[in-house]
Order: sequence, then structure tokens, then C-alpha cells
Amino acid sequence: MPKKGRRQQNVKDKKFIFAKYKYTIAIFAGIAAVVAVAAYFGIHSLIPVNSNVPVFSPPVNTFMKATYSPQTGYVFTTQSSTAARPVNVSGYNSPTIVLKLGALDSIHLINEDSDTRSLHNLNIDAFNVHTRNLGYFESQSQTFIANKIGTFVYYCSIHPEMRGLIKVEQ
Ligand SMILES: [Cu+2]
Repeated sequence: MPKKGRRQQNVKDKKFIFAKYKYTIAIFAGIAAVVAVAAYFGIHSLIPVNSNVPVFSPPVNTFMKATYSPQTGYVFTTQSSTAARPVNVSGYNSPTIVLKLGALDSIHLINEDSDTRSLHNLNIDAFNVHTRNLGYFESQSQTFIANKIGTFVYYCSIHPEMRGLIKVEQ
């Protein structure tokens, strides 16, 4: 075969190979895209809200409910015994959360305010925790590192009476 003809044949072969594997290539590209997106969001979910780097250790969990009752008014409640214990502190109607310095804490807020169906949120300015406004039965989790010793406030920005303390101890 003359040189020129062979080159044309090569180009044809390449086109043929591409056409043959078009769908396989498309499927692998699709899988790669899905994996990349999953990895991106997976890594992001491991980055605490007051840090820039992912943390690969299991967090302690603090489950908070936003509720209302005629006796208590708007209040946060919790049954998480590991991270939180109820402490009566005047001016704060919600439980005190107690954490060890350096603890990784996932705070899970659920709106269980079936009485008024108000929106609620949870904020801990000291640790950059800010949930969005949650409607009835919505929930959101945020993970932070208790990287400062001291006593800090958490609150709902919609109901100033919904306030509690976070104590971080050595
Ligand atoms: Cu509220």
C-alpha cells in the first residue's frame, strides 16, 4: 500500500475505534463525573464548620429538639446524655451542653414544634454554627470542633428566649 493510503487507513481505523467504543467511553466519563461529585461532597461533609480541613474521626452527637409547650414556651430540649446535661441557669431556658476541649461535635437540630409550627434555627456564634430556618419536622446537622475552653451561648435567632450554654472543659 502507498504511504499516503496507509495513513488514511490509520485515520479511518481510529475513527472506527472511537465510533465502536463511543458508548463505553460515555459511560465511563459519566461514572467518573458521579464519583468526582460524590467525593467532593463527601469530603465537604467531613469539614467542620469552624475548620478548613476534613476530620476523619467519629463525632459525638448532640440531638436538639426545638419545641413549644404552654408551660415552657419556646425551648430547646435534648436527651443526649453524653454531650448534654440539664443545668438550671437563670436567663437560659435550654439545657447546658458539656464538651471536652478538642471534641468533634455534630449538632442535630429537629423542629418538633407541632404546637405553633414556627420556624426555628440554632446558632453558636463562637463555633460558626448556623443552621437555616427549619420548618416543622425539618432537620439539619452541623459539625464543629470545640476548640476553645469556656462557656458559650447557643440560641434561636427567631425566639430570643430559646437560649442555652455550651461549656467546653479541659
Ligand atoms: Cu425558635
